[in-house]
Amino acid sequence: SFAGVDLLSDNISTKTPWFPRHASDLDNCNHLMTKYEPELDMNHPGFADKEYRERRKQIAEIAFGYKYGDPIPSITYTESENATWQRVFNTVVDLMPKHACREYKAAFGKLQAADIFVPHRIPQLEDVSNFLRKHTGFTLRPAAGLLTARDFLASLAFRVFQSTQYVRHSNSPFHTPEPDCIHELLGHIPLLADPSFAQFSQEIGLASLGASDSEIEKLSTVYWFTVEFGLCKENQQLKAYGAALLSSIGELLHALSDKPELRSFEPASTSVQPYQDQEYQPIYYVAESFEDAKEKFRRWVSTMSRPFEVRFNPHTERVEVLDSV
Ligand code: TIH
Ligand code: FE2
Repeated sequence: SFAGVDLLSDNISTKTPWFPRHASDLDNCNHLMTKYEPELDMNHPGFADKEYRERRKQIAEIAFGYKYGDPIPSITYTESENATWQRVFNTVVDLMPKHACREYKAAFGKLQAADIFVPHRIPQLEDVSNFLRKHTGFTLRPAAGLLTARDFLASLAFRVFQSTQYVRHSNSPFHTPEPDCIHELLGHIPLLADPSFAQFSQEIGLASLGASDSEIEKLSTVYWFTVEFGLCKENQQLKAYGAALLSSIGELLHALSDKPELRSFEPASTSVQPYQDQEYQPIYYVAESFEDAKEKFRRWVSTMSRPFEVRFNPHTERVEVLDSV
């Protein structure tokens, strides 16, 4: 019964880590990793650039002040930031016809038709969020930087994508080791507008709620090798669907060259493959299709240890917890 479900949800074993139950709880899911901060990382292209660091701080304030339900404040991007966007945008437009999967190309076209993707200016997250809402129900929240895997994955359960709003340093337009809004926009946004892919993303998020630390590690590794760096097949040809490939021309060309090792996507083995996040990947995983990746993912998730199931209720934006025994 419903009462029974509620009772269970209040009494989940104290060993279960806290997790958000309502989209507004994501106000508490904004813990940052300290990796790659231009303030702290000497190798960051912005480390020696005081003006860049100031700009990053200014934009981070928006994310720190953001609360559920707020419109996402717009940013007046500088000429130089828009120029960096334009350089990356133009190369994506050139390479996409040959190398991107068809779902990406279709959604990219819709973003252009809606005048959101244009060469000369960086799209505003609020406009992008409204676009996604109409296509798949995904929305965006501003994030100050790289979040912990637990917080980031939890938001996906609510069809919320936490997006950075700052721009990569102008010295490194074609590859950066940290997410920035060019990566979010050109990498992630088109596929979040695709229904099948949006569902896959949400399922990774749902599987993460209340998971143990080691399961979070596995889920974020699956996320890494699919949503970020995934390749798929299309009429016997290899195409990119991973966001970090589609936003980084450098890595896209590397992934499709004969240098890296390619393996079939199998969640059980993919989820324990160590990866590094400073340089191009030495290994990529190839999915037969989004549907196939989802099928395999579901089968694998059902072997995880969590003693309850969750489902998202889109009417209330609430996650309901169900006893699975
Ligand atoms: N390497 C990506 C880029 O240059 O666009 C950014 C990253 C996203 C996730 C990991 S690295
Ligand atoms: Fe990303």
